[in-house]
Amino acid sequence: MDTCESWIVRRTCKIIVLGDAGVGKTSLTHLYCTGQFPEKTDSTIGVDFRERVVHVGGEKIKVQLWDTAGQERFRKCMVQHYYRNVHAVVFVYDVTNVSSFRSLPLWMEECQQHLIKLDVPRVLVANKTDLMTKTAATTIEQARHLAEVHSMPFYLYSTKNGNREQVDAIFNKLVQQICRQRGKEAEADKSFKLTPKEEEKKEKWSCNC
Ligand SMILES: Nc1nc2c(ncn2[C@@H]2O[C@H](COP(=O)(O)OP(=O)(O)OP(=O)(O)O)[C@@H](O)[C@H]2O)c(=O)[nH]1
Ligand SMILES: [Mg+2]
Repeated sequence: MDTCESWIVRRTCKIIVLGDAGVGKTSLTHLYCTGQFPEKTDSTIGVDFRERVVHVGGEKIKVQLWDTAGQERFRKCMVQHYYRNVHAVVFVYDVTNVSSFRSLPLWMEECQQHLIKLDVPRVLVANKTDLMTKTAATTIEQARHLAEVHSMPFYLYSTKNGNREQVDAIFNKLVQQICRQRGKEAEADKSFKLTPKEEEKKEKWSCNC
């Protein structure tokens, strides 16, 4: 992947980032899009958008990240918009905050309630690994198991100490997966298209009433 600006952007991937307040969603998306860990962040209200253009298989893809609010009162009015035409989901929890781990099934449930299909790629990020404790290690094992059960890649990450390559790997692999999936769907679509002869037959037999 590289970022040659002269190519035409043909596709946009919408990725939503979900998780409790303070787990590091804004920091993570900021790092991926700018290469910098933000010195200071405020609680996200509603949603913040961040974008980055990457190349996958010779195609220029716009990665549009929806950095959602973790606090219920800041997300209420936006929830419907988060889930419209989503291509992938990133769940984040904070390894030092057990309750953010316990909330993960609720975030998954919210996805289900908003009809996010099971084949929509998703990943789980255990953030703030620079602040490891014994309790954190226990939740990590549980989180790894949760990810396995839901067939999600699992990443241990410190947005604060992590390098750009690691954060790129998390998001770019997801984008590649989306592209592969969409490629297959396009192929399947083609195979269902009628040949000209079949179209003709269909016209003859169609009823105008
Ligand atoms: N030590 C450490 N701190 C981090 C890390 N990632 C984020 N933080 C800090 O955690 C705090 C909250 O980070 P945000 O990125 O604002 O969290 P958020 O999930 O966007 O929070 P909401 O917008 O309220 O939902 C900030 O003070 C960040 O600097 C990390 O990997 N390690
Ligand atoms: Mg935020």
